[in-house]
Amino acid sequence: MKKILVIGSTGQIGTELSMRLRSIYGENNVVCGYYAPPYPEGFFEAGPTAYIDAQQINPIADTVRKYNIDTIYNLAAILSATAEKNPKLGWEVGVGGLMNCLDVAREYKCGLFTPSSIGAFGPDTPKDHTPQDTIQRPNTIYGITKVLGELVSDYYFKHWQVDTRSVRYPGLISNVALPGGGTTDYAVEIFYKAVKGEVFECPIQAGTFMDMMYMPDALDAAINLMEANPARLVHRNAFNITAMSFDPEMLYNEIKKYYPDFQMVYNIHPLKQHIADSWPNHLDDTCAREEWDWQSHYNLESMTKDMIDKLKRKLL
Ligand code: NAD
Ligand code: AKB
Repeated sequence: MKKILVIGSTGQIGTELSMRLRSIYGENNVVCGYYAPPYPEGFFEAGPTAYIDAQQINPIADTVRKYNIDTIYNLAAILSATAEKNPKLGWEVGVGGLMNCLDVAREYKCGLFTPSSIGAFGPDTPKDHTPQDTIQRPNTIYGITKVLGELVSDYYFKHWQVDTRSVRYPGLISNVALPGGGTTDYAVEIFYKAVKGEVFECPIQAGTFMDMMYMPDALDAAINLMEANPARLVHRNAFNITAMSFDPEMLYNEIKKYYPDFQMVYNIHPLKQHIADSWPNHLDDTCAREEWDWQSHYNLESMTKDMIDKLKRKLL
């Protein structure tokens, strides 16, 4: 049975990934690293936990030793829009935290999953059918940390056989924990407003397409990649994956099928728009499909239906 440490386990992905990992590998075999509130309800009772600041190597190494950890999911990061306001912090958590995880993984022979992002691409990248291997010249600190993370993770694999694996996540849509300060957060926030019967102020212009994915598919991607046969992996850090691509109008029109009176007005957030404009419209995820059988299950229609069903139960 695997022994897993999730760093940054209380964020948008970590909250649900930890629950999923515990349901597969057993609650006592997944240690949830926490750093700052809010903590999910029942967090400290659900299984082992450890305070971990990814910027400090000792707590990571101590936890790995204490629990005989063999796999680390490193989710600590400062997301794109927030990192642009505090680039030094974005760098220290994104790069410093990853370097600590890599060194611990090397010493204790752990597998390491650290997500990359569509933010690893930039304005010079081909926007449509963005290839797996292409130009990566991002113009955000977040993107720079992601490109560096991909390269240094491949370096640790090639030089020291550290089993590093990663995906370039699109914007993730979910209904458990709120997103943590990214450019794609609007695609979650719009659902909360629709279900509560409030007007949504959209920070991203009509016509701005970005890749998106529903959380259940994102969890499958992380776990299936970490379970994949290493002999089949030509790439490692990081695989393009996607599930859908839409602009705010497409999402709004889909939600209006359930809430015909729902109103959206545009109040463009210049920073988020600038970042969104630099990201691809739609990735080509052929390599992930070929090398570890990646496939998504939710499209815009099925994701919207499920989001509304779940949020109605949560909010009303
Ligand atoms: P989030 O902001 O919701 O959660 C990040 C977590 O990291 C939080 O629990 C926070 O407390 C923790 N953290 C912050 N500083 C820390 C530190 N110094 N030490 C330890 N923990 C610290 O982010 P998320 O959406 O869950 O993203 C997880 C990973 O996935 C990140 O690498 C992110 O870049 C990547 N990603 C997310 C998305 C998305 O849409 N959510 C898309 C692409 C990539
Ligand atoms: C963000 O918008 O910063 C994240 C991401 C796509 O990496 N959601």
